[in-house]
This record gives sequence, C-alpha cells and structure tokens, in this order.
Amino acid sequence: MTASDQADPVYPVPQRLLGPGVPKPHIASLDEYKKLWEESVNEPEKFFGKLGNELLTWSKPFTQVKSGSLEQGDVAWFLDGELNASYNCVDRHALAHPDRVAIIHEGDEPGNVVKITYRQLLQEVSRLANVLLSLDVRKGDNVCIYMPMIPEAVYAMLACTRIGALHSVVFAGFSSDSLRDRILDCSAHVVLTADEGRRGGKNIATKRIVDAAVKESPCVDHVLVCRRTGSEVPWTAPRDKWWHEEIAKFRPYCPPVSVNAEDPMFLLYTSGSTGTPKGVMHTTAGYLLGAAATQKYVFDYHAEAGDVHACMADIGWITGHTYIVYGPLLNGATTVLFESTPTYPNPSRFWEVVQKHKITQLYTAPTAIRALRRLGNKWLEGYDLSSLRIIASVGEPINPEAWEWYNEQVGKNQCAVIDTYWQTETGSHILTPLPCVVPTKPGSATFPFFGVKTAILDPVTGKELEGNDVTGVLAISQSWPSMARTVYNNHYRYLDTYLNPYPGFYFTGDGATRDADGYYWIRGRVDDVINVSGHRLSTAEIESALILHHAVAEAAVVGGQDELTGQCIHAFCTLKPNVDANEGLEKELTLQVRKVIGPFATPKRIYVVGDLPKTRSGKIMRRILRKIVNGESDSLGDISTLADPSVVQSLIDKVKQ
Ligand code: 6R9
Repeated sequence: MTASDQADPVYPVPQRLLGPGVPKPHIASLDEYKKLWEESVNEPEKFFGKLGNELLTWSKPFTQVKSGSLEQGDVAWFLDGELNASYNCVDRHALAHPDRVAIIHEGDEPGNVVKITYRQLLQEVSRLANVLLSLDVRKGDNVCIYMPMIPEAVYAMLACTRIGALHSVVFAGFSSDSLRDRILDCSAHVVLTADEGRRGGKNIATKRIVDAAVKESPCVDHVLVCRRTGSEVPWTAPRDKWWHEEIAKFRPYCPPVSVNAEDPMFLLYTSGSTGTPKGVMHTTAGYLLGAAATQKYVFDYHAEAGDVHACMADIGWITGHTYIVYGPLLNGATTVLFESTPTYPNPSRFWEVVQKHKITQLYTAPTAIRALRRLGNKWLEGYDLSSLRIIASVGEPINPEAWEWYNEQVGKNQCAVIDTYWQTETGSHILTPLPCVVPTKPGSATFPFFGVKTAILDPVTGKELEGNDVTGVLAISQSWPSMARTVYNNHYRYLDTYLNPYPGFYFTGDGATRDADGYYWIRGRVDDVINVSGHRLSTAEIESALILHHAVAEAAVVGGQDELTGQCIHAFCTLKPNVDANEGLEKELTLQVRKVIGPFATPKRIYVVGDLPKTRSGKIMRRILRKIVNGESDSLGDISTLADPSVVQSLIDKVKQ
C-alpha cells in the first residue's frame, strides 16, 4: 500500500502569501521552482556558481564550482575559493546595517529578553576569537562547545569559525560520559561552557558535567566558563577561566582568517545505527551556501521586510546550527534564540513569544506540535499570531493530525506549513515545499530543494525505481554543496555508511515513497520499516493511524520478530490527559489500525504506557523499544541520552506483563 492509494488532501498555497501586505516571494511560481530545480541538477556549475557569488562573500573568488564524485567519495565545491564563515555571518551585515538586531535572546523566564545588534555581535565574536587565539587555538584545531542556549553559545561558534577553528557543539543535555567521548574523539584542547544552564525554571549543573568529562580527557588544557546563573561552581585553576575576565583583556576586533572553501568548518556528532557516535564533518563554503540558500528560499526570508525568524531547536543539533545560527545570520536576519521550553511557565509560551517578537517564521518539531495539541487549544486563545507567514516542522515524520492542527490552530489556515526533511549529514534541507509555490499534502515533505537529485532505490537490488508511485530507499544521485564530506578520522566509515551501500548514490537511511503526483513521503528509517508477511509497512503510517484515535496522544511502532510472519507490529501508545485506559482500549486501538490501514497491519501487541523513551530533542528512540520487544533488554546500549531514562524499566515491565 502506498500513500497514493488514499486520496490525500492537497492544500493550496494560502492566497494571503501571494497578495499585498506581505513581501513578494523569492520564488513566485511552481514553474519557476521547477525550471530552477532542473537547472540546479543539470547545470550545477552554472546554478551554484551564480548562487555562490550572490549569497556569499569571498576573499578569493573560486574558478571551479564542483569537483569529485560520490563514487570516489572526494566531493568538493568551490575548490579554489577562499572565504570566512564568521565574516559572512557578521562583518558584512555589521558594515551594512550595524544597528539591525541579529539575535533576540528569549531567556528562560518570560520577559527576560536581550537583543544583540550586528555591531555588538561583531564585537563579542571578535573579543572571544581573540581569547581563543590567546589559548593557542589555531586554524584547524577542534574546540568543544557545551553550553546552554545563551548568546555566548552563538558567539562561541562564530569565534571558532572566525579563526578557522572547528567547533564541535555537544548538546548540553548529554551526560558527562557522552561529552567525554566526543571531546576525546576530536582531541579538543579547549572547552567552552557555562556555570549552569537554565531551562523550564530549573538550573542545570553544566560546569559540573564538564568537570566530570574533562577529568577523563587529558587533551583538555583550558575550560572557559561563561556566567549564566552566578551560582557557585567548582573551580580548577589554572585550567578554568572566567569568560568575562578573559574577554575584558582583548579589543573588540579580530581579523577573520581566510580559509579554503573545502577547509573543515565544524564537527557534529550524531548516532549511527551501530557503534560510537560519528563526528560528521562539514566544510566551509558548501555548508554555508546550503544554509544561506535554504534560509532564503525555504523560509522565504526577507530581512528588508523586518522578518523575525524563530527556530526552536537547540544549537546542539544540526537544526540549531543551520537555522538558528548560520542560515539566518548569512541572510542578515534577526534570529530568535529560545532558552526555555514550549510549556514553561505554561503551554502558551510559544504563542506569547510569537506575539511579542512578531515572529514571521516559526520552526519546531512534530513532537512539540503533538504535545501542544494534546494540551488543548485554550492555550492559544487570545494570542495574536498574525505575524506568522511560514510555520515549519523538522526531525521526524509529521502525522497528518498534527499537521492539520498546526495549520488550523497556529497558522489559522493563512500560513504555509513546511515539512522539511533533512539530516545532520545533509547540512541543510533536501526535501521541502517552497512556501509560496508548492501545494502541500499533510505528511509529505513534497519536493527536492535546488541541487538535490533524489532517487528512490530498490533496497535489495539497488536499482533506481523510475517514475511515480514507487517505494524504496531514499538516495541522492549527485553531490550537493552542503553534504558532509567525511566522518572525522574515519573516512572509511563515511564511505561505508553513506556512499558504498549503493555505489554512485548518497544513501539517506530512510525509506520513501514518490506518490502518483511526484510527492515524496518519508517512511522513517529503513530499520523502522516493518515487513509483515511480505507487506511493507511504515512505522509512521501505523503511528499515524493510532493517533487518529481520540484517546491517543503519541504512538511509537516497532517491528518484533515473528516466526510466522517474519516481523510483527508492536505499538506503544500514550494517552491524552484525563483519558483512562479502559479494559477495551487496546482492542479498540487494534481495530483502529485495521480500519485505517488494513487487516494486514494489525498490531500483534499494543501497550498503553505512561511515556515513551525520547531523546532530549524529542525523537522517540524506537531502537530501544525494538530491543525491549525482542527480548534484548539486557543490551539496550547507552540510554543516558534519553530525556528520562527511568521510562525504560517501566516499559520492560509492561512488555513482560
Ligand atoms: C534535521 C534532523 C535525521 C533523520 C532523518 C529522518 C528524520 C528529519 C524529517 C524526518 C520525516 C521529516 N527526519 N526530518 N523524517 N520527515 N521532515 O532532524 O537531522 O537529527 O540528523 O535526523 O530524522 O529519519 O534521517 P538528524
């Protein structure tokens, strides 16, 4: 069964986005998108040569646009050009419009707002870059950043790239062990952190976690500590240094270091399906161009119109890198840095922030959307959300119910709803509607972005499935500027994970359908695809069916082993508040799946549970559920990255019942 077997509703672009009173869209018609996309994949040299000069400022112009190949794993873009990331994000805007607000910091406590102009940004980044130089950080060195969502975290990233150092931002929710592993893997000798973090009204012992990690990381010489809460923290002199004392020593200008287009820009560790986390490496020009172009076209960002862009992710993830920091700042934007949670001090927080800062683009994750939907519409009442034009989603498939709620309750049917599909490794969006031209289907990430030549492959033969109405694995058949170039110190693993599985293609690891209209539907990680008696089922599809039930808040589906059918379906559901798990509920939910998808999709077991295992960024860890249902609870691997590791035992107990 494919998505196109159902009559998927199609939502036209809201007329309001095309009319007066809103900025004229950068891409104005579907035909224009199609024409440009064709050019971008057929004549990438011409297309990206032009775009590279339009969106980036070069200290030495490039003469060659594209080189290398996916077959050889030696992809390069703009090979002989030189530039500086920090200059592109900061200086050129500080020169052109120094008083424009670059960052709005929305602190954890409502009302705790700080605005930083481009002039200030240049000064702060420069001071810190000078501090890094004084700590012996040089071009090509790796610097670890483990910080809360405060402006200094952004300064830290830009200070690194200003002097050609690589940042490795580690999400400040990781345990000290995970942090240690990431510090050791790239031999960082400087760690930037804060005394404490602050989130949802609680203090987080950031510096203590760093202390524990650094204790086992002999490579670290210096820990620079920013004062966030002012609480007493343990101190190890001379290793530890106060941020404010160090920056006071230096002038507020540091010349940017020109780097080669292909010089590494940053590392970002990401979990693979096996083994230790991989240090995904992005290089400078290609990454910057992907970030700049998607920010401009996918968010239809208009700095001149005073757009305010709010990406609610954490800077510790790729979404924060590309759409809080680099994409917006490259476009001279005003970007919101949100320190809190969607529900602190109450579930109106997002809407209060949208209203207060007149946000034009809102970017969040399906998990947040579902959580807010579950808490009820009353939390949106009375808030003026009319500044919004584009509301976007990322990180996992968005189920149509959550999509519709987002569209109706948040967008008031007047906004483009943008489901953006991409990965740490892709650097920037690869499948996404362009907001003012692509009619959307809830749950589909629609079409490829410029330069991305998508292919659906038969997972077994690797053969490309041509035409529409096909399902297989999603791959990309030629390089695009912002793709990751290697895994740090492990190019073999890079080839093995992404380029060797299907020679000549970049393999995403996701299953996908291209429906009868050419729309792409992400089916989840290939290892999340369940094959029951020869029927290929997407976990996302079953989850979507379950969530249609009035009692269900969230659902996670995994494949179990089954002697008869090969695999079978195990479904975990949490309920909406004030709904009780009555005796017949599990049966009702089974019927629900049968009704929505078909009898072949009948789950073998349905568990109504209190909570699901989630990462702190909100992704459901199906890997853990899969192990639990398959009797492998003794080899769950690292669960310290879960938002609440205690969930695991209750699930084990439940499955045993
Ligand atoms: C940006 C980000 C990547 C994986 C990816 C896929 C899933 C992301 C999605 C989506 C369906 C979307 N994913 N966006 N699935 N629809 N719009 O999340 O990067 O953390 O590396 O995760 O997330 O499975 O392969 P990352």
